[in-house]
Amino acid sequence: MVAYGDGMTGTRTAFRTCPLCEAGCGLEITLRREEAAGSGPAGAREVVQRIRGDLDDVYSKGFICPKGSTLKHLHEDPDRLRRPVVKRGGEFVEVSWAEAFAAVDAGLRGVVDRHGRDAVALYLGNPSAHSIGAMLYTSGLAKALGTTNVYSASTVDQRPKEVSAGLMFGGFTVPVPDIDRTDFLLMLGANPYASNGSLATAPDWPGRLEAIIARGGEVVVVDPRRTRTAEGATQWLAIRPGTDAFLLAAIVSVLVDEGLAAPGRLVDHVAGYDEAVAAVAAFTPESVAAVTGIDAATIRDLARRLAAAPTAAVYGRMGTTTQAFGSLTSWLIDVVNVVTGNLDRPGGAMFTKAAAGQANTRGTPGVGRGLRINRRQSRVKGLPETLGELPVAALAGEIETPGEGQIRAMLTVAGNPVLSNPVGHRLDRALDTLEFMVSVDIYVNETTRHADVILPVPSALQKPHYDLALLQLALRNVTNWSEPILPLDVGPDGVVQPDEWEVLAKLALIAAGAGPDADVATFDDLVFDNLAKHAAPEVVAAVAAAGRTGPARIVDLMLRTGPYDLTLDDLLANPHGIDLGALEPRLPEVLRTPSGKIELAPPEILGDVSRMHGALAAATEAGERAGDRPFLLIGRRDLRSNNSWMHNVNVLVKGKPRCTVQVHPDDAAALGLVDGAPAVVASRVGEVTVPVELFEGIRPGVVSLPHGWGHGVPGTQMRVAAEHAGVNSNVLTDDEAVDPLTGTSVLNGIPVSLTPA
Ligand SMILES: Nc1nc2c(c(=O)[nH]1)N[C@H]1C(S)=C(S)[C@@H](COP(=O)(O)OP(=O)(O)OC[C@H]3O[C@@H](n4cnc5c(=O)[nH]c(N)nc54)[C@H](O)[C@@H]3O)O[C@H]1N2
Ligand SMILES: Nc1nc2c(c(=O)[nH]1)N[C@H]1C(S)=C(S)[C@@H](COP(=O)(O)OP(=O)(O)OC[C@H]3O[C@@H](n4cnc5c(=O)[nH]c(N)nc54)[C@H](O)[C@@H]3O)O[C@H]1N2
Ligand code: SF4
Ligand SMILES: [Mo]
Repeated sequence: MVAYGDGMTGTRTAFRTCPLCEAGCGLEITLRREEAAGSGPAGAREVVQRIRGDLDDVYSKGFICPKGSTLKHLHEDPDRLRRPVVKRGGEFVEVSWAEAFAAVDAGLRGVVDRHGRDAVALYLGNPSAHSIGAMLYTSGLAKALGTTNVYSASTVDQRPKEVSAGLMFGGFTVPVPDIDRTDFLLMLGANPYASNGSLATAPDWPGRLEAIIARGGEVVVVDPRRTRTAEGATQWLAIRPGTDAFLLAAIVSVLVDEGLAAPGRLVDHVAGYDEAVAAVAAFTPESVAAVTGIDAATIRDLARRLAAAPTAAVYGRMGTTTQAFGSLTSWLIDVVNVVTGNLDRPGGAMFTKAAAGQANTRGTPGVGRGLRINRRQSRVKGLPETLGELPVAALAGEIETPGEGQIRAMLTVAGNPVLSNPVGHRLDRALDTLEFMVSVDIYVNETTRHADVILPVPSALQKPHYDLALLQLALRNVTNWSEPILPLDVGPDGVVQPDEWEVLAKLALIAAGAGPDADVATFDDLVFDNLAKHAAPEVVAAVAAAGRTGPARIVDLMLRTGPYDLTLDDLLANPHGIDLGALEPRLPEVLRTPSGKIELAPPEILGDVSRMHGALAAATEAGERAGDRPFLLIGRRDLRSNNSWMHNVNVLVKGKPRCTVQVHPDDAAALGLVDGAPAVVASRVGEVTVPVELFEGIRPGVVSLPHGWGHGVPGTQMRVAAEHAGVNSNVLTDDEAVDPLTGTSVLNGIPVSLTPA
């Protein structure tokens, strides 16, 4: 920790990584000592004076977005829970930690005794991927619960990419676009100007994209909406939602047809090359022009430029995964990267080599177990298991549908499924019918209002941080540990609040039947020993000698057993992070497939290509716009928002309302819709009434509504968010519409109707 730099003003500066999105920016936080009446052991406490970008951060070099500095607001938000609450007579009341855990023990035990272990469901939300406590302890929690009902936000997000890449490369091995060195970036369904990048960890994506163009390269953005990212690109292709697989298949067919395929050294590392290209050969630019809305000449030209570029990378995100052909699209992105010879070379799509916790740096280099999916199915809808989880599209039905295995209790960790999952309104009602619900969360929001017990975790400034998952997807090899900056709260009973990992460890112990008084150290040891059994005894001894517990001990072990032989002490000595260099080629060592090859034609994925043929035929028959729901709904993200949970920060939500339905002026004119006036947007499963925003940058026939809104419902305690309520776009998301291989929900390309309200 950094000591007080200035005894005169009583301020000190500390550094940490921002945990709010995937960019992982370094923050410089100035703290001021304040005399506080009777609080804290020393009678003084520290408050955050200022947060700005850390100029010395090895990766972000001072970059920060408007959300970064709001860690102060989040920490100080009076609506943020600091003490556990339990529901009594319909109202939440603060209780001691001991009482809260006792209530959880009684509630969970009751449900398990009555209905068995599968009656308890676990849902893990997005911030759990940004929390070192959740990253390390929730899999043990899931095991302790012993339930098959494990869900996460991944099946409304990146699961198709994880699965396609897992089938191709084995394990969690997702290529990332080497944008700092590429000559040509083809980017589909991503808006890093708003999102700051995803599945490709890098601060200042906008600056990095501008640098591609500044050095004479090309950035091609494929998106039905002219986003800020599309505006900055050298070319924007306004594709029809859900049709990227056809575009990519046509690119492959041109590359092969015109003799432009040049896999080069990849040939030695690929199995199934011929099958893969043959599977999509029929999708010529001419045959897909109508369905994609991109003319054949443009597709041909794009394929040729891609092939001609000295280096090129194809990259896709939300718009490519949360759509009807999510797995196929994700696969085709890497097929194009292979066929053009750009996989695993500088300027192409590369593999990160992370300092800690990366499966593809462990075990035998170059071979492994690959990935198996669909090992079981959800009870009601028969949706496939992937990576040990069931799709959230199954969740509402699993709670609503009586019978053996019905969900009767729910444990949510860092999630707001009522606003983020399909049929949010049905889920909202279903949660109300549960016998018991526990939420590990910091707010009483649309989801947690249904809980019987809410267990709050410390604010980001009070927790250590290590981006275990996201650093495995970084565009440079970097590593950075953040110490807590502010102390944990002390309750009126003198009890120090538990850290997030301790809350989760306690829940695991309760789930395992050890009772509410069990010592979290026993679970911590279990998690640690589980990892330590693969490590050399002298390494384990060295970690033990450091005397740490919790995430710090585990990360120390992971670093020492990782590819750079680092220790946590090394990271503590480098609060601005350690740069381990640019990405380097990793084939074939990175692979973990049984064959030791890239499986370019996984049977699971090839089996789905027939669906593309069917869709093409149907689209040709139906024409572009037909039926009762002639519009296709897509989502959008805003730089000043973050899924559903940062709308209680006034500096972010103030200004003009963000929750509007964007409509092309021609469509609006035809329907009699006026800018600012309400419209009813209706899908097969629900409807919302929301103000219209005319936007000529959206493809006609497509409308856009952001997710994460719909606040201000009774029982929530988020005063600022309630004033900027908006509507829940996932009332429109159909739980029947999924990518079949992964069960991932179709969030982009939902058929809707639009009428003046
Ligand atoms: N229609 C539509 N739906 C979408 C999307 C879309 O693009 N369109 N995007 C999807 C995507 S990509 C995602 S990731 C999901 C997100 O879906 P969820 O993860 O279900 O929802 P979030 O809005 O991220 O909610 C995060 C919750 O965690 C709490 N929280 C914040 N910080 C912490 C913490 O440190 N610890 C704990 N324990 N809790 C914390 C917040 O109070 C909030 O309740 O939404 C998905 N839903
Ligand atoms: N400010 C902010 N940052 C965030 C978040 C946030 O909510 N706000 N959320 C974080 C999370 S959880 C995630 S997962 C990432 C997501 O990061 P991104 O994927 O970069 O973000 P999105 O804005 O969802 O971008 C998806 C784009 O796909 C387009 N699109 C929709 N349908 C299609 C289609 O069929 N084909 C194509 N080609 N494009 C389509 C949309 O118009 C949109 O521009 O962002 C993260 N960062
Ligand atoms: S881009 Fe913004 S929210 Fe994301 S890590 Fe950086 S400062 Fe935090
Ligand atoms: Mo996400």
